[in-house]
Amino acid sequence: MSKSVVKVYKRPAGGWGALKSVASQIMGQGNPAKGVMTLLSANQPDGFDCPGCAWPDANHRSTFEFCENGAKAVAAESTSRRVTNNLFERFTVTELNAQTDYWLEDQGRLTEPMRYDADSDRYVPVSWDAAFDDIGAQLRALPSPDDAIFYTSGRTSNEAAFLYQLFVREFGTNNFPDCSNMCHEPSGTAMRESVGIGKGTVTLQDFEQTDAIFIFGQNPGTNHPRMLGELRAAAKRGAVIISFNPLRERGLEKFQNPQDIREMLAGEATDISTSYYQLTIGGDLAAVKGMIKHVLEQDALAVAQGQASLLDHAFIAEHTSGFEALQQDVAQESWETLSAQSGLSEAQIRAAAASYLKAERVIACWGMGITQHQYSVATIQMITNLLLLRGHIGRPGAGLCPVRGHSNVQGDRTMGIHEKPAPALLKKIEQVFGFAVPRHNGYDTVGAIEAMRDQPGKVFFAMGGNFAAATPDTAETYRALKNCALTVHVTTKLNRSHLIHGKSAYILPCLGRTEIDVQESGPQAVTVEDSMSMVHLSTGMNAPASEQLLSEPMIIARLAVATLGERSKINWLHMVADYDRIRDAIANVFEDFADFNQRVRLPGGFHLRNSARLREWRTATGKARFMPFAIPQSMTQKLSEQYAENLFTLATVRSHDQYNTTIYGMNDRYRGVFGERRVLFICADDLKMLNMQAGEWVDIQSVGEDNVTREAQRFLLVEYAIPRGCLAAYFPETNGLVPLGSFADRARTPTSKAIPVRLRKHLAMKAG
Ligand SMILES: Nc1nc2c(c(=O)[nH]1)N[C@H]1C(S)=C(S)[C@@H](COP(=O)(O)OP(=O)(O)OC[C@H]3O[C@@H](n4cnc5c(=O)[nH]c(N)nc54)[C@H](O)[C@@H]3O)O[C@H]1N2
Ligand SMILES: Nc1nc2c(c(=O)[nH]1)N[C@H]1C(S)=C(S)[C@@H](COP(=O)(O)OP(=O)(O)OC[C@H]3O[C@@H](n4cnc5c(=O)[nH]c(N)nc54)[C@H](O)[C@@H]3O)O[C@H]1N2
Ligand SMILES: [Mo]
Repeated sequence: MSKSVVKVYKRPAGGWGALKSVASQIMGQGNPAKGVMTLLSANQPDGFDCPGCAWPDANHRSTFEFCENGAKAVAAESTSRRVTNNLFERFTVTELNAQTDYWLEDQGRLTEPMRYDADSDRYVPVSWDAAFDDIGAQLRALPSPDDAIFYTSGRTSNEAAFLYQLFVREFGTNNFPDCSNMCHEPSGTAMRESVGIGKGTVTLQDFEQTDAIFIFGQNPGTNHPRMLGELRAAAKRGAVIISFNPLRERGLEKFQNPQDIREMLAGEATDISTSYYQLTIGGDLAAVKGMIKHVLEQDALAVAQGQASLLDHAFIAEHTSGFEALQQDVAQESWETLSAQSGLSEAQIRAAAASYLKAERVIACWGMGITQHQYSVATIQMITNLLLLRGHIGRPGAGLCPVRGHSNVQGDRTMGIHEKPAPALLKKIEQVFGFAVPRHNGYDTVGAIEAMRDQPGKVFFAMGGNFAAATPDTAETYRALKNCALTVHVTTKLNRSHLIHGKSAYILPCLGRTEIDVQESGPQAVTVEDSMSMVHLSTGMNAPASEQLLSEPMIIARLAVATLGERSKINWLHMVADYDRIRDAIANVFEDFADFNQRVRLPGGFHLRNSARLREWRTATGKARFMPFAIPQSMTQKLSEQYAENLFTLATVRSHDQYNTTIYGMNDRYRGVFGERRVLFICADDLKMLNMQAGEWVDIQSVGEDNVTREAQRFLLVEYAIPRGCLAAYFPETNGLVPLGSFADRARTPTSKAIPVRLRKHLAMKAG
């Protein structure tokens, strides 16, 4: 039976397979006509922003500015299925907990607020008034505001995020763990230090002008399908695309554009990557440092031969600091270490660097394959070093491009969702609103789990997301959540986090992005910021899934009134009656949002000023900083120990049929896996070494430094093109293997892409 799970996928990414998948998603959600109409409005000037990913849309140029996985996200939200009290009458919470994540999601949209009733172990309906009164009373009763924790997932609009941070800060805490903490946190940390701003410096226009795109640790065919459009256009123009990824990913190899009728009918496809480097997991730091070594060596050679320098010395002199320190650092690193650590040969690294040297304009993109590692901050700074050598920041066709995940995760940070807020922001909030804000830092995601686990009685409030499933060390996270006095989830659908609850618990159902949001002044629009700092409007067009749903801004406003009462300096209900008022408040706090309401109504919205793009360096040295980083000795040791002890490194990745913890289906088409999610990708040589075969079932044990045994059972071995010593499996099934204490230096992002593990044969349980 296991053999049929795996099929070799030879077709390009996109193509008819993508169209077929869109059609079946729409049909599967029960209302085809509505599904199609909804899709046609995604990413249109007067439509809604696709809740799929943060890749920008090219000024809404095509009627079909949606993609297969965007279609899944949209279809999932506009499903005709509903969760009513019926479901909760049929199942206790304990029984619901026995269901899969897929089943929970598949029940459809939540329709009314629910309260957990401990006597019957069921969720029961509750009125909005009663829910807000009780939550407000419990928040007020806490010994300190810091005993409450306010999580945010990145779908939350700018307006909701702004109100949320305002309420929470007036309440008195900076406890803002968010999905960024598990995602691009290291990008922000690294870039703020190196170039003075934690955001990408490119726009879509740069993709039209670039000569070379380097893609590190990203799988756009699945996670940012619209990016393949830009890559295809670049490839067709003759730009080179260089991919670094331990796994062979179909979307980085070949793409057939489902929106190009001619290409589809002719059966043509575009080659995406010019070169594909299958480095070892965690090998990017060494690979990029090796590229820098080659560049510096070639430059020295050229200069010695009386030729022009290969570096942009004018840029280095005027705009950077720390060049000599980087030179020394790189000179001290041996090719032997760089090659062993990256899993690439010296020749391969030199070849990649030669492509860099040939290009006039270079863009570097990266995703979770870079950020979810211990040395992620250093790796991103090494990528930045590489670009700085030839002045590839702040000119057309060149720059840094961290590719964000959630559709408004970047905007949420811009709006102040941050556990370590900048003092200037706090000061400004005080000035504009006239209340004193807490100055001390709050908990990030890892810190929040530790705090809830170690100190019973906290309140955990989530604006979206699925904290229980998305976080590391599942057992610890469950303990933490169950330790709470109160857990509250603002959500569209049922998920695991609602079932792993505190002593009391609420589910507060909200409008989704595709839905019409009517407030006192009429229908409202919200705004979002994409991965390239474009801010634009998003207007829902479907009737709400239920009459009882409230918008996220309204939920925050009513919670603020219920919690703060007379003591609040803000007229919450007035503000939320017309979202233009929220945007005016945003404009009062953030200079870059001046005339927000006017500018965001221009077609396509507006671009937020990016200082690094303008070569204005808001760093400690006032310059773009070269940041040296010696490959840690421990890393070199680890690798050799690893081979001696049959230790593998496991990366947890997304399948094609999931959106983070939301599982749409059981297939991973481009990797050739069908009908099964508990799979473990491994190479042929390692199978041989283990004396195991594809199709066998194994248990995965993680080997944490804390001596705690963490195990995930029953995974099907699938032979895959992946380097020796490296494994991959899907998240969230493997989150229990990530030790809570294993995170990125300085950014504290869980190391979900590098878990040391051992395998053993799964002993089948007896039937019955
Ligand atoms: N359809 C869909 N779209 C999504 C999402 C989704 O789940 N589904 N999630 C959204 C979110 S929140 C995010 S953050 C993004 C995530 O988008 P991606 O960053 O593409 O996410 P992943 O699938 O986690 O991993 C990316 C790649 O990293 C590679 N990789 C693993 N380890 C290493 C390594 O050490 N080095 C290198 N170079 N590569 C490595 C994996 O093989 C994989 O191809 O997508 C967003 N868009
Ligand atoms: N092992 C491992 N763990 C990881 C990762 C990994 O690669 N490996 N990736 C990490 C990353 S990059 C991220 S971003 C996090 C994601 O962490 P989260 O953002 O917490 O998780 P999601 O699965 O995106 O959240 C899905 C839920 O959001 C709710 N939702 C959907 N739309 C809306 C809406 O419009 N409003 C509200 N209020 N709720 C809504 C639904 O209830 C849905 O179940 O996971 C992280 N965890
Ligand atoms: Mo993410």
